[in-house]
Amino acid sequence: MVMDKLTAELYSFLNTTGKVLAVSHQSPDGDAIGSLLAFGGILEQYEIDYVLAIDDSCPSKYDFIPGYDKIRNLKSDPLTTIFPKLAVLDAGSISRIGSAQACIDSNTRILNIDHHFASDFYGHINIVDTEICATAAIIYDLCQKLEIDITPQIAYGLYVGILTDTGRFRYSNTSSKALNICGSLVSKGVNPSLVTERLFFNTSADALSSLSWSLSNMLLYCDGLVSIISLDREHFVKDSENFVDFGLSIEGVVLGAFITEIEENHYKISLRSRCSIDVSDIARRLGGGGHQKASGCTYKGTLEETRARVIDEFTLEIQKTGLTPRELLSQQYQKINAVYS
Ligand SMILES: [Mn+2]
Repeated sequence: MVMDKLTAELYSFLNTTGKVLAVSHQSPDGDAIGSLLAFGGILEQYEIDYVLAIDDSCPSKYDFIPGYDKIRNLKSDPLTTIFPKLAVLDAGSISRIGSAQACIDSNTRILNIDHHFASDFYGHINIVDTEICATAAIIYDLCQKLEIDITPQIAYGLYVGILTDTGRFRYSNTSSKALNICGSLVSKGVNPSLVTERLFFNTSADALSSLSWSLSNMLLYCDGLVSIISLDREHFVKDSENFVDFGLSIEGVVLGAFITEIEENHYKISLRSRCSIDVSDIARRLGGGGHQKASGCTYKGTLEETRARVIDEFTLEIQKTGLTPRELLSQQYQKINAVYS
């Protein structure tokens, strides 16, 4: 086995004695869950004693991934013991692992495998690649270097991580490498049709009626460049985070907002861009934050006031670009960038 320095460090991490706690970030997405399960598959082949945990519940739509039941939810089943080794997958900062931080002390050796742009290198070993589409893709490379047998748990974990972090092969991080890895995972037995069905075409009836209610309240502004949808408390469902994408997917729309009622006269605003406009500037002005293409904040006022404020902010940003609607529109398909959460 020929190994580069980082892989050699990982190899020694795997070969030294001591139980491993492997974790990923709170509010876990497909890459967090998939990478964790794939890493668990590696630990199994090294016959290491380990625990897989997340300080949160894992959405049940991922329950088809082999090994899903092995992930311990620290919210309902906390851990208080100190582990000699901690592996953190897909978390740009250690604070994102939540209560799992209680399981480390100054003697714990920390391994950090991640791809977040703002990764802060908190590990003793940091296998961080900010250019790569998903943490799962880093783990795939490590499996190759360590000559790991790609079991169904590893294959499905990695495939789910890459599929979800590329927005179903939609974002600009959808590289030939991402597709090649997924191709090889399919040849190892992953059923791509099953994965897509389970993750994206298995919505609850409640979520779909909630979506339908919010879309029926959709309004278009700024010559059709802006769409705003909203949801009140009565029609709220937990899986509504992706509703904003439906407003943004309309032909000609480059900026989208999704306004959700938290309590009376208090709203959560999700902002999305598929042009050069940086919506994190708007979110920050309103006391929130986020990324260039996806950000969020809250606002106190009536729905009408909240909506008016969003329209004002969008209008201002459109004017600041000095571009015509046609010019903004031409950016639409070049700017669908990945957002790592
Ligand atoms: Mn990720």
